[in-house]
Amino acid sequence: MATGYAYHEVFGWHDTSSATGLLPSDPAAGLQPYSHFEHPDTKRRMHELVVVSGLIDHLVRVPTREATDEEILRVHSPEHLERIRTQSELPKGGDAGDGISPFGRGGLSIARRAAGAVIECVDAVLAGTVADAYALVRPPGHHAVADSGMGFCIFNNVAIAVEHARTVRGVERIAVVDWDVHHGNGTQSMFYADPDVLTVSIHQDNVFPPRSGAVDERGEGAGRGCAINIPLPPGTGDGGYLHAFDEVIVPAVRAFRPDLVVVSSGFDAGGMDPLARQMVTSEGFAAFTRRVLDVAAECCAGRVVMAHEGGYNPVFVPFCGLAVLQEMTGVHVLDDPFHALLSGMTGHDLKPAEADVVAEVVASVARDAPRPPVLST
Ligand code: 9RB
Ligand code: ZN
Repeated sequence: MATGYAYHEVFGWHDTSSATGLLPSDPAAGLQPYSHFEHPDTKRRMHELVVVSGLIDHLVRVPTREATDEEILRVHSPEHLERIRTQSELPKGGDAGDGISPFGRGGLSIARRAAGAVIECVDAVLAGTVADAYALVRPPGHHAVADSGMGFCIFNNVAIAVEHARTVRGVERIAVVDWDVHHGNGTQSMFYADPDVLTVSIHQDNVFPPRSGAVDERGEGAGRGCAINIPLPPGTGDGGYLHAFDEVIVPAVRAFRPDLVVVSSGFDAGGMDPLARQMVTSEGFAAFTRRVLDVAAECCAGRVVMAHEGGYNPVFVPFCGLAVLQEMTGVHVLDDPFHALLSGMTGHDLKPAEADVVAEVVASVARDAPRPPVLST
């Protein structure tokens, strides 16, 4: 069965305005105006590579739509939605909440569509129209918390789609795997006490949000054990990441036995990203994909929905995204021309400091395992 793919041109119209990377421009401070890191090109170029490479012919387009108030309010406060609505009507738009997440006039409807695209991918997978699906969306979502946007995110696209799957489609258990290089704090916070949603975030230690995503953040109450964090040291490459997948992520998802797997797919752990210091190659991202697809095949008939998050190198991200989509479709159309350059560097093999972090997480999960499903007799 085919792989679904959702993208809409309006995602390129989400306007993060002029900035100096992630700081507001300020000539007096020497901050020469440039673009925001979260600018349209990276994702637009990924989409264009999907089309120009011909991979689009092997994907089933999933139409997007705007998420409704009701869908957004399952995870966000009415105050947050109202603030976004009000600012979206201003001539110059506003900010999602933390001062570094700007959006232009009309940004509400684009943010609604990003969440709606992930919802539609979930519905396509659950309906069996496609085996799995990838939503290439902007703005991203995984930092957004109930009452605020954060870290370039307005609404938590993945959390909204998870709640849709549960409340509307009756899906009981969902595993969220977040391989964006930043901690998936927003998604984690929304399901922190929920035993039916496993959140696993693998990220570079202490990048964003600051001091978030430590090994000891393991969920609370009935959800104790259902949050897992793997904060890897800077410089981690495919070896360290795949060790974490094999020792922690895959066993945890397998033990949890989800009915659906949702991936927060960022490419900012890539070896050429300006916002982090990891070394993952496009083959690494394909290998993450293979592992997620395989464990989902064991647990839930391969039902996987991926939602795009970060990734800020406009020339490299398209090849990482293509590698993931090639793995999903099983169709290889193009090699990554950057692969030789990146793989020629040292640092890809598992290093002792990385193995130590993974061992610490393994020990933590052994003490507090996610609750396995109650099997009906
Ligand atoms: C600033 C701070 C950030 C904010 C967001 C990201 C990446 C988000 C992403 C990275 C660094 C802090 C400007 C903290 O890609 N998520 O997936 N930095 N934010 N303090 N200041 C002044
Ligand atoms: Zn990120």
